[in-house]
Amino acid sequence: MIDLYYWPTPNGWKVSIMLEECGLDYKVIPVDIGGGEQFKPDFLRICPNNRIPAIVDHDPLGGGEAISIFESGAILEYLAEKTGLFLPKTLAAKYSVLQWVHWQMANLGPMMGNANHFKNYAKNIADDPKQLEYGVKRFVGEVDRLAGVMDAQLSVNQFLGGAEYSIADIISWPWAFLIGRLLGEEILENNQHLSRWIDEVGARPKVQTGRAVASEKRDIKLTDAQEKARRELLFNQTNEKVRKAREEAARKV
Ligand SMILES: N[C@@H](CCC(=O)N[C@@H](CS)C(=O)NCC(=O)O)C(=O)O
Repeated sequence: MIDLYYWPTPNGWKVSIMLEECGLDYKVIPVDIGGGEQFKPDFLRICPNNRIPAIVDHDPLGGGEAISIFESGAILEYLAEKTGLFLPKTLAAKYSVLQWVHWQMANLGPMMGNANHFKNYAKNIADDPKQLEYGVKRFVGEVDRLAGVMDAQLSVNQFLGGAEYSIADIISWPWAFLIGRLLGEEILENNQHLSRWIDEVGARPKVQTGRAVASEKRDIKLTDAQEKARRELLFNQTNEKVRKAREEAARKV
């Protein structure tokens, strides 16, 4: 059995979709990141970076003690290795997939996260909207460029890693399908191959079940005070603020 430390966000969906696609048994352990549960010592011992997703596999590949993994890219590589699914075995095909997995982790995810932050969240935080202009320009520009990178790849390949559906698609889709919402629908009109792939991957039944895991938690309406506390927790993290929880986690080892 695999414990999935999870909240219904793009990075969480990568792993719930992979677990569904692989047909693995898993138990969802919700980590309410707006409520600060990512700072609990028990969770920090699994993920010292206080971010979901993370997994604990009680029946790991090769037997032995339970293994815990954080960072969605490492989790998807592990699950692909465990099941022999969605990562080709031959050298060239394997690295054709892995280069896109690492591309997603270093590019699409962080740039879309920052674009969303400056465009949508930060306006409730910044004293002066002018402070946000450069951030919006920089990160929206990057997401636009990255859409073009995917579009070019998908103009000659059915999937991101090549001819086969793989962890490159599973890791990229949960961010990519939100591009239209973030930048406006014309981005998809201008990148038809990307648009085709978003629809094709999104139509897979297991992608839909994976994305629906604990989706009811997204519908919870917060009061203004709760929303303010959530912003403070998520967007005002410093070494000093997290230090106490980290030290407590280390003491319990
Ligand atoms: N690179 C990490 C990113 C994980 C991440 O940013 N998770 C967000 C939710 S989508 C989170 O847990 N945020 C909690 C926080 O900022 O304290 C991964 O891909 O696993």
